[in-house]
Amino acid sequence: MSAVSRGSDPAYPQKRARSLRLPGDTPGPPREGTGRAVPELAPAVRAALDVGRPVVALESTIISHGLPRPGNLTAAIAFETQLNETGVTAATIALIDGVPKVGLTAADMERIALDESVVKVSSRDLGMAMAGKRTGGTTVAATSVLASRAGIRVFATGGLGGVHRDFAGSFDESADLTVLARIPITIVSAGVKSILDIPATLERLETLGVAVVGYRTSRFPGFYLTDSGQDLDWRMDSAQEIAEVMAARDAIGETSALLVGNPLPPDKQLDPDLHDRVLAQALAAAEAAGIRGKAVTPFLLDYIQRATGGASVTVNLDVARGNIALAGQIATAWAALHPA
Ligand code: PSU
Ligand code: MN
Repeated sequence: MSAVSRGSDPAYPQKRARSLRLPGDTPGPPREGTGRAVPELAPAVRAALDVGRPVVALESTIISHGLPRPGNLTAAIAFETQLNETGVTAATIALIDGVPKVGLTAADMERIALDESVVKVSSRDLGMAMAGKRTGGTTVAATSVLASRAGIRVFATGGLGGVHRDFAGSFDESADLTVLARIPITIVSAGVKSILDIPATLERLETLGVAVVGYRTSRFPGFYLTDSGQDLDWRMDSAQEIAEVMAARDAIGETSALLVGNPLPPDKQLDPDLHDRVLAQALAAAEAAGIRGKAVTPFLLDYIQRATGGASVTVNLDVARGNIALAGQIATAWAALHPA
């Protein structure tokens, strides 16, 4: 039997019905981002998506588990303000009492930033965290799933997860990579953090079919450092060019993500000698403490923050700000290509 005839085969009725309506859909005309009950969209986000104005998704694990309290709250608010001031609607994404929210209230934001019981939610955790009514910061993986389902096309983060350095012994590879293989979102990141195996991460991105371009560079950025030393095949010099790449990928039905590597200016990077020294100590400390699984990334970030006397936090904030600015420009260029 050919695949084509399956649609009318009574043995496959469920498959057919499922492609017509997804769980959580509400009846009515299918309008991107507005027709679904889950995730819950903040009014400003819904309004912007409805008329095709630019929207940028922001993750919340960087708030809950990446930056130290209480400065993380100030930073989270500043990230949103930075976008809103340029006419782009910010949509910080998180789980609040089990409800996946795209766009948070001030009270939600406070909980994510300050409540110590907030969990780290990756894509695979979403179902359990929702059913269990948990409050959680969403990783790049979980944020991408929710943003895309809401109809948001552009997402800014600090650094993406990736392949960990001891991969051969631990099999520790972030779900960020496999999720980006199946979610068509444009994500702006300063590469991946140097705590990872960067060449291996780039190989995996290639295997997984995730497109990678450098913004005004042909080198993959190194998060705390401007340059990871790894070459990229593609360089883009404007937000407009990136929006055109998104349109081209849509035209061929591409369903994977586009990763835009946006480096820090060299004068803002962490001192490379300090970086190398502290990183070696952090990796050794994680090993000695037997840190495993989802605790690895927060442990290393926290160690580096303390060992650099906060310098890594300043750099992390600069990274996030730069990525948010570029994501705002891309979302604006994208909206201009798609007038409502
Ligand atoms: N970038 C930061 N701080 C962070 C993270 C990224 O500057 O805390 C988070 C992101 O949410 C990313 C996650 O998705 O770390 C990766 O965690 P893991 O390696 O456990 O998948
Ligand atoms: Mn991991």
